[in-house]
Amino acid sequence: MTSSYRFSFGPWNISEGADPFGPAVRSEFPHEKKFALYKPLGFDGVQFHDDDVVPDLDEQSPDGIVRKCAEVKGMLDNQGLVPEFVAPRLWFAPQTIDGGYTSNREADRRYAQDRTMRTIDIAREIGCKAIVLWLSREGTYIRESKNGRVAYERILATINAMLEYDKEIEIWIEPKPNEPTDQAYVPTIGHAVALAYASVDPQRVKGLIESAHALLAGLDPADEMAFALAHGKLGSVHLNDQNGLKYDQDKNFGAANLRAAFNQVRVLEEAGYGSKGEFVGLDVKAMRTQAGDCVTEHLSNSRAIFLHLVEKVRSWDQELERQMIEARDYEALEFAVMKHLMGVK
Ligand code: XLS
Ligand code: MG
Repeated sequence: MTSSYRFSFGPWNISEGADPFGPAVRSEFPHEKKFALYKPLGFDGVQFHDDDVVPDLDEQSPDGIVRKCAEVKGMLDNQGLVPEFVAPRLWFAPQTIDGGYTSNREADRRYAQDRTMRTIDIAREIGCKAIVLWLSREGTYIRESKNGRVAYERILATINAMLEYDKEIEIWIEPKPNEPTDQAYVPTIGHAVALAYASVDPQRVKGLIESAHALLAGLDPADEMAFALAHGKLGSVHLNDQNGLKYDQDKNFGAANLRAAFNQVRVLEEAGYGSKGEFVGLDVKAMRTQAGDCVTEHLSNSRAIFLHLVEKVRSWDQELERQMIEARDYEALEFAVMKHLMGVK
């Protein structure tokens, strides 16, 4: 069991509340002032997109990128914060409208590869050795628009190019089955682990599992985590929640599926997750109805729910569970779990 956990979130988790159907409802909080909020909220790690570190990345010179990285690294050092990962944001640029690595246009694929190598440079400059690949637009709006086998070959070729470009970098693939595309490639941790084993350096390719993404694939997040842990390939997690099959809600951890959250905490606890420095990452979004200039309750609440569930895992009667499993009395076992979660005897 891990004695104490370290938590992380990305600056995008402090947002102004805009959604596809309406504008921002809260005033913008200066991006680089967010670093001062992390420690007071109980967070030690910062998740980054490449352009969270270096805004207007595509317009920056190599020297400009190095200067900006040094500035951000100084801010992190001043706050005692650790960069957990850097992710290439390959879903905004016009070159990535139809994907980057799997685009049908060679120029777009080259843009995505070049930007990905610059993301690795940025990660190294700020003292981080993990790259997250959330393959947001690596998919299709209609299946016939891309050749799936070729698409997977191109994704693997990109992973290999990254591993060759930097001999120490780790790649954490963040699976998601859909959104923004109709169907995405690499929808589950099983796909990600298969790519890891097919790569030129399997040890350095792992997964990042997001609770909501597993639920959107109709899968149990704890089981997805168990699979990755069984292969020593859980680089990090994005704990949050999802209320049914709809757009990615990034709800507070445990807020829709408390028992599923309990089982996620349990599988992490029992694997000693965190004991090798792994972060408990959150990817949660404040409700658009939440007023305030800089709302962070969704972050502190999700972290608190995680810690309460750690106590629930640690106080769970495993001997009672063993006896019920021995007797194959799963009705009794389920009722015991529910009573434990409800706090009733
Ligand atoms: C999607 C991803 C995204 C981050 C990392 O859930 O986690 O939120 O941008 O790429
Ligand atoms: Mg995520």
